[in-house]
Amino acid sequence: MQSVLYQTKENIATVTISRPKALNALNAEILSELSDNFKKIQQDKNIYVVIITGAGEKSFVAGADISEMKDLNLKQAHEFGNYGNTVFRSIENSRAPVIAAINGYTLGGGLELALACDIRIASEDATFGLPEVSLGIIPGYGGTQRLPRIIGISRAKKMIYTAERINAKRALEIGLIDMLTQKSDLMETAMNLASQIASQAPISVAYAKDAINKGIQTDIDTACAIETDFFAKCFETQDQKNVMDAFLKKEKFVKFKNK
Ligand code: DAK
Repeated sequence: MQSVLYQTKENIATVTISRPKALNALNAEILSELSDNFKKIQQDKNIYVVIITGAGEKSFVAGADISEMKDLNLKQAHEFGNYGNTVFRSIENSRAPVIAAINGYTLGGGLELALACDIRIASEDATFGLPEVSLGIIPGYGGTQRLPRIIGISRAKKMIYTAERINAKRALEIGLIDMLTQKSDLMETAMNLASQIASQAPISVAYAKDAINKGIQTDIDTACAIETDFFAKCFETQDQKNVMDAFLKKEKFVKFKNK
């Protein structure tokens, strides 16, 4: 039985973490399957957008699997963290933007997974938290690094130091999520957003993602130079020529070719 399900519809892939009995807690098997899926996505030029979600009614992901972590020694904890961080970086660096469609418990490694995605949509029942300090550890899959970059340093410190849980409304207020939906509308909202992104020039979207991700980590002069490089590379694509040509000829533009 696979723990990560993979489906495609047109140019959109949906990756579903499916271990509902343990509230989709991330074990080694799930990390490995996530890694395989994102390798496959990176090689498949027909995938323009990815949605990650959790199976079942109760959770997106209720954290890293505590039973697998409990007896780690220093060396094993290093390996465990390195592997998870490598998998999450492959999600963050995926050419195709990744949307997290979040319901229910989104704790620890589950929130860290959502933070590695480009955009977060949550349903009203979602609960967020990094409870690691209440378990005698700290976030180990990028939580101490991505959360402050997304919601600001002191808000992230408050969430991490207190292990507090926040609801979806509060998550929207502080910019932890980007959209809030009713539970029944979650996947449709995610799919609509994915379709809207998938209808743009795929190479432009991928370059924009890379420019943002690389630029945000550096000083503004280097960042603008990074943007200029990606901007210039757009003029080597057929899609840019075709769509601008169609615009100037007042023709209806049909579809981007991803070339
Ligand atoms: N790990 C393993 N099993 C889990 C789990 C988890 N994180 N969360 C839930 N489960 C399992 C429960 O053990 C239970 O299994 P059975 O007893 O039925 O066999 C089943 O899922 C249903 O859970 P509950 O019976 O507890 O369900 P409730 O509705 O009563 O409560 C809950 C739901 C989400 C409030 C509760 O399950 C809960 O508090 N779960 C733990 C949440 C949590 O603390 N998650 C954060 C884990 S820490 C690192 C790398 C990564 C990380 C850290 C370090 N290194 C580099 C070393 C990441 C750390 C974390 O994510």
